[in-house]
Amino acid sequence: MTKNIRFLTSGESHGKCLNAIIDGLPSGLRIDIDFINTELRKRQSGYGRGGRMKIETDTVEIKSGVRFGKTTGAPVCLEIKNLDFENWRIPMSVEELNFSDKEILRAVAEKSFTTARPGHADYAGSVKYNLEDLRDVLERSSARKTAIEVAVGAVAKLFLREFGIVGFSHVTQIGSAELDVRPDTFTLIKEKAEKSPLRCCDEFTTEKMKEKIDRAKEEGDTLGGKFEVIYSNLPVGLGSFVQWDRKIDGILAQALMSIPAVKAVEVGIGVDAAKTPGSKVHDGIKIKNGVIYRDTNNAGGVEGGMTNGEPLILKGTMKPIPTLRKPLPTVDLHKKVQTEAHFERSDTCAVPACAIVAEARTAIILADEFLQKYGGDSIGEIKRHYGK
Ligand code: EPS
Repeated sequence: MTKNIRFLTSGESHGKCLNAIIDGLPSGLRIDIDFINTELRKRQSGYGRGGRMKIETDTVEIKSGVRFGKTTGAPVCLEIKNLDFENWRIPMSVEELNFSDKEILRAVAEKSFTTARPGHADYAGSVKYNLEDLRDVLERSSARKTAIEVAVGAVAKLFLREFGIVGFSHVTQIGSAELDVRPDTFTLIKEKAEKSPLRCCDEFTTEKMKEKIDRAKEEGDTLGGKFEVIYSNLPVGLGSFVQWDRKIDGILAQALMSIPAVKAVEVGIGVDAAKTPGSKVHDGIKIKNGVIYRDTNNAGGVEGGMTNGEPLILKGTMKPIPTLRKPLPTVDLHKKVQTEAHFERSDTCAVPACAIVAEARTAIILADEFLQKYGGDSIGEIKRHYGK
């Protein structure tokens, strides 16, 4: 399927920087850099993050495609510098190095490893790309690259905001600590979640989640969890039922499933639909003063692969980060002997960050689908098409 808004990213976890080129943005979109940087800060924060987040202060630099604060219609290039690169100049050198220099050899060897970490891309990546030093796999497979994706998502959010479409995310589970009571309105859920170090809208559950993370950290373990992404004010009819690859739930599921460590994606009632009778799953359609509405939204705003005007509700499940201080058994792929997995500084829990990444990915898909439906090369033209 041709995309209206396309983007590619590049960059390694400890390389110089992360980049993205976004193609297909209309002209006249106001780019609020502070907004992008606020989104980046949200991705960096969250209880349970590791040492790296203390080193970085992710901020975006716009390299092209924007003039006097607005897009021109040209591709937009974004960059986030990796401040940690200063500590990795030798092991992450782009230039060839003189390995007969003992200092250089030692600096590179210190960061090389051949003991594949179970659950990471290490083993399959080394076989696929014929890479002996697993550093070459780790660097690009690291979730570090989600920083630049959040910047791209923030641009997509700015586009959606022009049409009144807004979204947020919140965390509903960390390990066995689950949210069971939540405020009635999205506004309250958002407000409370934004104040919680775990993006959880209930203070008591936040505390339980913190305890679980502290325990896991003490034990050299990690924790996963669940989150929700909610977007409101969407028009009816983004996506389509006419072809399998145009169904918006399928497209969104792919976008969320491909976030590092995400193992399941649900739409609306999700997996609970299996145990609930049809009469209780489907949302009756009602009308008042000519306005169509629903009392329930089990469909999560999607019917027949299209948005139906109700809020879009997506749920994601993140597995625990596989880098463990108490390492799992593995094989040294060079020596071909049984051993223990390499340990590298990491997070105990990154579910709140994952929720922000999911929010960003959702925004990118929604912006693309919105442009597909309403079309136009400038914000003014799209607004005319949308009837605003
Ligand atoms: C991350 C940066 C990484 C990790 C983490 C996410 O930095 P470093 O490896 O230098 O500590 O903290 O990546 C993973 C846990 C992973 O599995 O990829 C970031 O910016 O989000």
